[in-house]
Amino acid sequence: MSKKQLVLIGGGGHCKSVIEAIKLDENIDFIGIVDAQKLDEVAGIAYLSDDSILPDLVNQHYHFLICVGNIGAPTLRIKLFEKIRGLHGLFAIGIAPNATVAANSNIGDGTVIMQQAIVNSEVIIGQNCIINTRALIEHETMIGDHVHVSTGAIINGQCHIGNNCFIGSGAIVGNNISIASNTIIGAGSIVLKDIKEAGTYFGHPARKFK
Ligand code: JB3
Repeated sequence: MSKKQLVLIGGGGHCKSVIEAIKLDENIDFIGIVDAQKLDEVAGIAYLSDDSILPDLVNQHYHFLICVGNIGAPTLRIKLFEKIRGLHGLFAIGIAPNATVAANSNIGDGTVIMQQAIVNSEVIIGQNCIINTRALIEHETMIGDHVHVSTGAIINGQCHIGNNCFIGSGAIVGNNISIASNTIIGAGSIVLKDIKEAGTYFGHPARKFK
């Protein structure tokens, strides 16, 4: 199998974690990083240019991963994802070699599964998601597009997490729970009832904050 030549969009903290997560994947060759501000290099990977270089990189058939993170709404991640898609660019799927991803799960383009995350049987994850370090996604859960399940969060079995949600670090979502698109769950919160109305929820049990 030929190696996937990978361009990372955004060279900040999340990008550093992504590089650390996937650098041991023998099927990846890092081409470089595109960032709005000029950088020297990031974790040993060269800085290429700002976004004006994207059409050229797409023409070279490189694969892309959006590496700006989000705490809350994924506005910038969506904007950059749509920009690449508008240019008909190819997206990679990044999976840390030390993550555990069930063979019968389905992972969307542009999604990254970070170190020691677990994605269990028959899980479906959409496009441009972050399943962050040590997150656990249990059996038959469905996760929409542009969702960030942050570090150490637990989504139990048969849940449905809508598009653009942010599930904070260490949050727990009980079995068979649905969470409306565009919802933010604060770090450490516990969600034991469906969330039908988008908003920001905190606490145990999680209550609407705004
Ligand atoms: O929670 C964890 C473990 N990590 C957080 C992550 C999920 O989100 C982390 O702590 C940060 O809060 C955040 O990481 P991120 O997005 O890497 O943040 P920061 O370190 O601020 O880096 C953002 C990078 O995106 C900066 O280098 C910006 O210059 C760059 N950027 C901003 N707008 C852009 C654009 N790059 C490109 N190519 N195009 C843009 O429009």
